[in-house]
Amino acid sequence: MVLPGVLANGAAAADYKAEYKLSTVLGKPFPWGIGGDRWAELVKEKTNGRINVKMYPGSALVNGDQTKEFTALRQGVIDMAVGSTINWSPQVKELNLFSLPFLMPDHKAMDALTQGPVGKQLFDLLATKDVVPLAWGENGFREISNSKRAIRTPEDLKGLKIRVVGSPLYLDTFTALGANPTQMSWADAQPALSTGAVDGQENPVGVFVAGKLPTLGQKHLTLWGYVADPLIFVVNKEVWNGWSKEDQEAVRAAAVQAAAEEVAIARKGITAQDDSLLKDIAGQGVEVVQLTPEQQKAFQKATQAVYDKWAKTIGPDLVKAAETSIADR
Ligand code: X2X
Repeated sequence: MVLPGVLANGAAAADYKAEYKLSTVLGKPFPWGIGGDRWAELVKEKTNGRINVKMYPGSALVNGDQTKEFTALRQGVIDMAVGSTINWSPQVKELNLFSLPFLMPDHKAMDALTQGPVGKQLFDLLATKDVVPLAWGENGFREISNSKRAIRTPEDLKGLKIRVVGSPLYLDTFTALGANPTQMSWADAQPALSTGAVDGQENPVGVFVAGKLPTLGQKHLTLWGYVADPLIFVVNKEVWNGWSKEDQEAVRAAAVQAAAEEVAIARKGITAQDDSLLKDIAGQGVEVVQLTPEQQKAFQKATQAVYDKWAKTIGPDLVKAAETSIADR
């Protein structure tokens, strides 16, 4: 018997698929799509073409319904994915961790989680759910925008219709802030913003720019850094087990490299040292508000009960470990 793992010279097994389907929500030119595309390119390169990956952006493999991505991945409808923790959190409740309001104050805090014991614990958990997690990427800190007015206090959010992603935690957060949240996919969000069916949304600055949200009437952007979503590079376990050891390691190395490059792209232009993206937005007539620490505190206070409620769902020990990693960063 010849096991796939011991094929001579890593030659492609006869049962390798002609194409492996890689799911993402956002395609190029979003950092997320650039990262997915880069992973596919590096896999081809590092396996000498034995593994051929095609990216399907726009959550196309789940008809645009991004919160079904993880289920489809487990079922093998999707072979590989670069997915947001938000979109998988309806199935993996622990991934709501990153959506706890004001848990992570900065990029270093995010790194302390994804690159530390918390990240390892979450990868171990995912490994029990029919997927092989390989690397952490980043969508980013999600900033709030709307078409009506500048947001500086929770009061300013009162009554605004805000599109949120499909984790119920977000409904709780925006309800606590007095807004009127409504769940919809990214595919539905853009038309809803352009017709005014919703007033606002929250997404990383890089998504705000690449998605051309200023042209959809989003003229007020507040940098409040309330949550950030990492991305996870994964392969369906059965697909993974069908590859030779050599090819598995090539796919892993490709994911690690593509993820590191993607994180750097996702953080470009939104820091104190390089605020080029923020300048670009202001140049498009968008009013950009950066909250002071005191202003931010008011939002944190208003959402503390949501944090406490969801910490129980996520698991108090995991949340405690996250808080410790962040404090020690
Ligand atoms: O739908 C969103 O807001 C997006 C693109 O950021 C995610 O998929 C989480």
